[in-house]
Amino acid sequence: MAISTSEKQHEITDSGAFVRQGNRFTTPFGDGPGDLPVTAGRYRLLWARICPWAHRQVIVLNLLGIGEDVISIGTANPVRTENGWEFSLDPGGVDPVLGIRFLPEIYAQTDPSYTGRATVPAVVDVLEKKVVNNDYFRLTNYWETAWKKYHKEDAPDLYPENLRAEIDALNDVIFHDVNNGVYKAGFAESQAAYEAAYDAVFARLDELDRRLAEKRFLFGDALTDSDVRLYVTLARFDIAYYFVFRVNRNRLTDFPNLFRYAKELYRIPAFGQTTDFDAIKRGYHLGNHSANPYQILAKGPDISYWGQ
Ligand SMILES: N[C@@H](CCC(=O)N[C@@H](CS)C(=O)NCC(=O)O)C(=O)O
Repeated sequence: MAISTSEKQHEITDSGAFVRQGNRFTTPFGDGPGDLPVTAGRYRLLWARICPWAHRQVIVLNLLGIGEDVISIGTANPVRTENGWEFSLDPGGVDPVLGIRFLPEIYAQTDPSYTGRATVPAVVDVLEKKVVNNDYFRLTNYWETAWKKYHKEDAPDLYPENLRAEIDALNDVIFHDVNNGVYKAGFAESQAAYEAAYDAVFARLDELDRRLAEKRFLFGDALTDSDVRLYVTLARFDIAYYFVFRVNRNRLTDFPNLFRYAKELYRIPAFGQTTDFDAIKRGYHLGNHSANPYQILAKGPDISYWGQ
C-alpha cells in the first residue's frame, strides 16, 4: 500500500503535510433511533492483514470472543492493487459472501457519488450489501460497548467506564503522534512536514517508553483499548515504517520498555495469531509500484525476536 497516489488524493496541504480524509460512514451501533442494529450475522467486517486500522478491529473481536457467527470476516490481499483492495485470496478471486472482487465495488454500490478512498476496515450489511460503517477510529469502542451482549463470558473490559475519559485522551495522542504519525512522515511531500512528523513520532515513543517502565500495560495490569491501538503500529515499525516511511531514528528494539511490552502483547493469541508479518511486509514494500517498480521484496529485517 504505502505511498500510492490513491492513498493521498485530496489529502496533502499546501505545505506538503498529509491530512487523512474523514470517514464517510459513521452511523453508530446501538439501540437508539437511527443507530445500526446490533444483530448477530448481519454484518461482515472487511479487512486486509497489512492494515493497522483494520487489524485493531480483528484483535478486539478476538479478545472479546465475538466470533464469525456474530461478525463475519472477509480478508483482502495485503498488496493493494491499482483498483483497490482485491479479494484474490478467496477461491475465484471474489469475496464469497458479497461477491465482489475489489473493495471499491461495495463503496460504489453503497453510494455511487462516493469519491473518497475505499478503505478497510469497512463494516458491510450483508442483507443490504452496503457499507454501513468505516469509522476506523470509533469502531473498536462499538465492539467493546454496543456489542457487549455477544462478548464471551470472561471477556476483558477493554473500555471500562471509569477510565473512558483517560483512554479517549490517550487514544487521541496515540492516533496523532503514533498511528497516524508514521503515515504523516511517510506521506509528507515536503522536508519540513516529514521532519515535523518524524520528531513527533519519536518524542511520543520516548514518552510512552518511559510510561511503560512502571506499568505492564498502558493503564496498569489490565489491557485496554489503548494497548490494541499502540500495538498495531509497534508490530509494523521495524518491518515496514522504519524503511518505507523513513521513521528511522530508532527501531522498536531500541526502546527497552516498548519492546518488552510489544512482545508481551504478541504472546496473547488475539494479538499474535492475527499479526501476519509476511503480509505486513509485502503490503507496505510492494503495494506502491512507483516506489518499487521492480517489486523487489527486502530480505530482512530479522524479526525472530517476536517469538522470543
Ligand atoms: N478510513 C481511514 C483509515 C483507514 C485506511 O486508511 N485504510 C487504508 C489501509 S491501512 C486503506 O484502506 N487505504 C485504501 C486506499 O488508500 O485506497 C481513512 O480513510 O483514512
